[in-house]
Amino acid sequence: MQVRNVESDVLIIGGGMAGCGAAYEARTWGKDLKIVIAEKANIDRSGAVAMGLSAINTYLGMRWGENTPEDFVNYVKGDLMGLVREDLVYDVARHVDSSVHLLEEWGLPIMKDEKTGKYVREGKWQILIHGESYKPIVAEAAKKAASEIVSRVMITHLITDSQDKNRIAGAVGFDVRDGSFIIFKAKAVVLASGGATHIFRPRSVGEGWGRTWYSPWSTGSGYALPIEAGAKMVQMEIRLVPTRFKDGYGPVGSWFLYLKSKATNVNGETYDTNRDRLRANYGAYADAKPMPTCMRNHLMMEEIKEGRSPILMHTQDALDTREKEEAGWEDFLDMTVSQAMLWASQNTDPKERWSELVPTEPYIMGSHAVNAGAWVSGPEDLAPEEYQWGWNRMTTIAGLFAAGDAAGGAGHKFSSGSFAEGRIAGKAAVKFLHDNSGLRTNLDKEVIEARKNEIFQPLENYQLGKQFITRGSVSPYYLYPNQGLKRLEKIMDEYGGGITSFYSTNSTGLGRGMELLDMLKEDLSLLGAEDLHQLQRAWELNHRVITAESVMRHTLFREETRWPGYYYRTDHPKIDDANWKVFVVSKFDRNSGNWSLEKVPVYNILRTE
Ligand code: SFD
Ligand code: AMP
Repeated sequence: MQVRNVESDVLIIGGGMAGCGAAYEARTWGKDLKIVIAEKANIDRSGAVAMGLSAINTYLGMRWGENTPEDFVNYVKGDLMGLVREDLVYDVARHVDSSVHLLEEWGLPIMKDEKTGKYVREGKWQILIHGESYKPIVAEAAKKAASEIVSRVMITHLITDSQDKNRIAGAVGFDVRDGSFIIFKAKAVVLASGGATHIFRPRSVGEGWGRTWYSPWSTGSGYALPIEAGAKMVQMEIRLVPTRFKDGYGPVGSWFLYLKSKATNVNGETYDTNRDRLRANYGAYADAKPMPTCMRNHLMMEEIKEGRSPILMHTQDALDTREKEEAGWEDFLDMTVSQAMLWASQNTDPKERWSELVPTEPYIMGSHAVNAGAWVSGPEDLAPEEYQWGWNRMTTIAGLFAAGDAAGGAGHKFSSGSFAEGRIAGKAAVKFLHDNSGLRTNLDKEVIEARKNEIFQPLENYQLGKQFITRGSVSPYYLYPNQGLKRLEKIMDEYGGGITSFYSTNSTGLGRGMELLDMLKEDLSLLGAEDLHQLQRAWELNHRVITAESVMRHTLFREETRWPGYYYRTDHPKIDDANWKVFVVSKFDRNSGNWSLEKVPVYNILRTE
């Protein structure tokens, strides 16, 4: 087997929005440093923005006096039912506009009002773009900044220093094209490997299997890598259930906010303004303005449960001009081509008739209207002592930084905020190196050798087990990644609050789900991969399972229903501010296999109201 060694000062894992931002900014501050990006795909079209986007969802418009960072903090806090790290949200807010200006300078077409010269707003925080080529534009800057980009490498494990187990020393993985084992040695690492889909069984099954709203290659590496290395995590219980156009998963933001399209229940009644229905269980949160995303979902779910579905998006009333019709189609053609294809293939003309809306399966993310991820240190001018232990966005492992979906506590970063947070983390990683100029990293040969054996084991399992195939893909000696994935999705769906149980779970269900997860974990050592592609799928499954376990443990720990419409603890159906207006922070110890969970205070540090 070929073994490759790649040394760097700063290693960036994942060349998506946050990773590209990190490379650009690390180069600005570290002119002579060796900056390496390790990317599972090809950064020109990798990550959630691969297909393009039609809006930048976080832009404050400070230069036109449209919003202030305080306004943004207030909004995000309200939307996430009070549980946000204000220091992190503020930090993104004060940097996001200038990041968007950079993207425009690099060629991203942002729609402008001809008279005022201002960006065309989709909503209070969102602006419209012609964004099919969003990702290649961002990638070009990262390519110029990076010393080296190692493409098609699946990072499987982080490696900590042999002399100091709580300091990062690099990562290992394999080339998914030629099968070589790659050892990355680094003095600082920025983790930007995205969110997690296919943790829960998706609504798309049968011929649509694999289709999800968020990218299917967001496989939980943003969470599993730091968890396994012993970093603390936060908000892993929150999951995003976005409202989407049925089956094509077309996003709704442009439709609601820009095109002013209305959704109704099957009887043509508006359902999403009925706050009276929220009061009994959710108290004062029922009057939150704007209504939090999860509560908008909740009202829709109630309609469905009570038999007043399908929920109808009345596109036919919104597309009343040629311009709006074009904007409606472009929205999907820029960002979710499958929705436009579905309309075409099902003879749906959105100008003529409504489309159905559904709440999707849950996703784990740190960048959308949720904020799961690594527990990171905050900016030194804002973060209270408890939120600060060194360099901005550094995890609880020294030298390991996180950004985008991988960094917890903030939320509503979206593409622009993830890019901006990547820049923040990249700059901080360079500062970490400057402040620790004598730093030496030490890799333990035995640890690396053990990882190598573990990584390639599924290939061997297949070679041995294939001789005993009973029929087709069924062997008593191994299971395929695909089979393991379906088992994971079923467990999480039925016990973790997925679509089958209508997003509900409770302590008994979670306990049973965790027992079944344990059995799945036992079987993971028997994964079989017939080629490198499947080996990648095997490691993606491993990462998804670690992520799922963290989700289950956090969900069990939080004894309340903090985000109705995302998930329900039926044994604790109310919001319980007295006991649970806190963060849940977890830590996994890989030596003992134990998880510890604790409550950490949520501080209101800005006078935002
Ligand atoms: O409306 C490894 N997003 C939207 N953001 C917006 O600003 N506007 C929109 O209109 C948005 N919409 C939207 C969005 C996403 C999608 C899929 C759709 C619609 C259909 C959200 C943003 O895209 C999202 O917030 C950011 O992209 C998050 O950035 P980041 O960097 O945290 O994640 P990434 O871009 O997916 O990049 C991750 C990278 O890591 C790689 N990777 N590499 C090596 N080893 C491993 N083990 C790895 N695992 C992953 C990935 O390949 C990738 O390059 S709307 O619907 O909300
Ligand atoms: P989406 O397309 O659903 O991902 O949403 C894009 C942006 O629009 C996000 O910032 C959402 O929070 C926001 N958004 C979507 N629908 C609504 C709505 N009905 N009311 C207010 N904001 C919304």
